[in-house]
Amino acid sequence: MLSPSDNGHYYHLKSPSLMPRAAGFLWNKKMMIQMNCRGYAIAQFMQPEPAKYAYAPNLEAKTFMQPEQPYYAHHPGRFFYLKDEDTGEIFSAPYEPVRNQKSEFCFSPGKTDIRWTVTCSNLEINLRLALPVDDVVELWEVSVKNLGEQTRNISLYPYFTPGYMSWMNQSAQYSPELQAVVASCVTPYQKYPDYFKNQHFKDKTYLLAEQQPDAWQVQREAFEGEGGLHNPDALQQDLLPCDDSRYEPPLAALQYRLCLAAGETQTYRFAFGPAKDDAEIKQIRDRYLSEVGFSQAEQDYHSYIGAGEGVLHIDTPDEGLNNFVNHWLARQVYYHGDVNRLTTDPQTRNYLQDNMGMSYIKPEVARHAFLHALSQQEASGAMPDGILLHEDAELKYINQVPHTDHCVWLPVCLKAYLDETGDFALLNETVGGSDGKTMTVAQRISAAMSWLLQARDERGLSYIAQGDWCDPMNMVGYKGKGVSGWLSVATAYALNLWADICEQNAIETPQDFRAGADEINTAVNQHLWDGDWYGRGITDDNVTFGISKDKEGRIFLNPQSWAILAGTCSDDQRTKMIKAVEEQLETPYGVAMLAPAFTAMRDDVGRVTQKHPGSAENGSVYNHAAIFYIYSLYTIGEADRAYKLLRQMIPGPDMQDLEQRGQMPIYIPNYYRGAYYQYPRTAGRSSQLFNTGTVSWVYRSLVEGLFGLRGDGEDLVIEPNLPHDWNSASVTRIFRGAKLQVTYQRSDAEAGLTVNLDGVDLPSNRVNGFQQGATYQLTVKLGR
Ligand code: CEZ
Repeated sequence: MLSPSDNGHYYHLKSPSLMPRAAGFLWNKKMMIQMNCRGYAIAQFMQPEPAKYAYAPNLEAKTFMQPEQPYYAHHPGRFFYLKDEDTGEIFSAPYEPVRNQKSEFCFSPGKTDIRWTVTCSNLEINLRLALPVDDVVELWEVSVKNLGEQTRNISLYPYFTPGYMSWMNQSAQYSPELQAVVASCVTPYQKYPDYFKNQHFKDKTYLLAEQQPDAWQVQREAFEGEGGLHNPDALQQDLLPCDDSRYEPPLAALQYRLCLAAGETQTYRFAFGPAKDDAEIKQIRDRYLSEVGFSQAEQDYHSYIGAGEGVLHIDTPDEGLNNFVNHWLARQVYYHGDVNRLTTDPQTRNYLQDNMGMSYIKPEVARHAFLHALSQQEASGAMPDGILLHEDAELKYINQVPHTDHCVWLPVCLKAYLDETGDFALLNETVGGSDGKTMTVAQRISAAMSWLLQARDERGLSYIAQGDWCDPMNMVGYKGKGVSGWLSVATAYALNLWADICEQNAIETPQDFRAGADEINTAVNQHLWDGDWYGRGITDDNVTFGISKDKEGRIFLNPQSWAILAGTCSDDQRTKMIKAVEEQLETPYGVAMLAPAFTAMRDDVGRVTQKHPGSAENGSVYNHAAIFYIYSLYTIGEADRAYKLLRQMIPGPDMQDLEQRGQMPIYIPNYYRGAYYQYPRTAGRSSQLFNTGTVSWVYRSLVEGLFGLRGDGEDLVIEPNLPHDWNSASVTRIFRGAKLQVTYQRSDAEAGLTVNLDGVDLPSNRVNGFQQGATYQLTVKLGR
């Protein structure tokens, strides 16, 4: 039912109903499409704000990408109806809207395209969706093969949905010159300055056809008639009526009549996307709409994705882990760093963490991003809530709500970059800022650390304002007093990291940051240690929460993970915390971010408590929080526990787990439903949202933690944390331009860790002096 292709390029799903929301995604710098197995799609492009070209059938709110998107009959989709002209039988590929259950089905999302093979009544349909590198357009190739012995008379109807484009003006018609359906609209607005702003908008949606169709239809309601989407009236006629749409819901449907001899195949190509005018549509036609055009686009896209391969290739006893890491993980990390989740104002913490991941994929992009982020630092040293990526960009949605954690991510993410690249020169780069000052990177980060130190109350704990890492924890501190336990320990961690970096690079700091971290750790132990774990915070009204006396939200994961990182806890405290997490937060689908999930609003905590119990930040297995914990476990050598929890992030390997999650193991979603004890029926279900800060940390955890191949100053430090039941593993690790072929061997005879480089035993687990372009053999021997 579910398996990777032999070369790992695709993952196959052989049923449209086993996990109906399963989807793959493709992107380029200008657009993204999430294509589900049954033919529904969510696509957006940048102009420069995210916009659509295939809309829902009713007015859609503009918002960020949502988890657990519901699909419904008229959801925007890409469908191909087929009709046997002799028998009248109809079906559709990939599956919607006809839902013919007799068809054989294979959905194959791949790294560079998405394919389906559907077989129904002796006809085989192959669909392929690809994107080019530089344009906003979907390239569709469809072939129909007659598997039978008889000649078949068929009609093929590509059916694409521009949707409800605009309440001001929408229409559609067929253009014989372009050989395309062109739907047009005016993006609705009311303030006259928007007229001038919107002039460059791509307000047309086209479906271009390589071959001239026999007929077309552009009125959606008429196409459907009384039969409905799954048996539309249009298919009862010999030919579509070649109509037009005048402020009627537009549609792009074409008809091809074909006569296929036994064994014969016919191939068609289409392009679907937005354009400003006919000239742009013509350009797309000229560039792509041919066999040569498609294959050139395919080659270019291969190189584009190939440039994001990352620095790790693994061969371990865990096949599922190998497949995910070798084929899908770097791709998801690359997506984040390449397009910043298709926003023009990424949240500062997301921007920095996504670029932390880019340190392993395209470090020059990460470098530029750190400089760019710092150029928007405020005069106080604070970092803004979002980083503007475009001159017209504005802070939107959640970025209009003040959060206090953004400075923390500077040293945290920079540390990964420096370890990976050894680019210490970055610290002395000068950055002019929107604050009018020119300072070095190091000075700016010190200013950010000083800001964090002063943003604390009389107890020494960090103010939360209207949120920290947890966006919807918006009412703990809105009156100006509430503090965050997580942010306090995260601040201590950031201060320690920054103090280390400064010390190693002989950089003077304006304050003793290490002393600051100690002071915070003392305050946290005094005010937030609850006996077995740390509380999450103290509200405006001085109520400590996330503690044993709370019925809901009794324990939160983040304060524990970051207390480990910050060195807040003693060994004894740490043991207690880990036990408490195991007992109260671990589930078969990963470790939950809080428990028990809130079932009612707590208005001194905020809207996080109003989210459905077990979804998102209200007690799901929120993978971003889970990976912080896993990363912290690796820093203390908790190899088996870390691996177990890490493995739970990837759906599978057994069928029951895959079915429960409802997602293919080709990306890590932002969450799996939690509330395992409250709502076991839904626990484990994937959010299907592939935007998540998780993946950069997964990459980092593999490099530094599991395989223990971390850069440190000039050195490579070898400190693996293989699970104890792995007897061997091997890894290819690209490190600062050199290729390291690393073999791990575990044996009872071994006492500790020994490292052998090209046949010579090393005196310690540190080594340097690798040459760019050279290959090295590292053998790492481990004891039991
Ligand atoms: O957004 C993420 C943020 O992008 O939520 C994380 C946060 O650390 C990330 O920076 C945890 O709160 O506003 C909301 O309620 C949304 O649920 C966002 O919090 C959430 C979205 O699911 C987008 O992924």
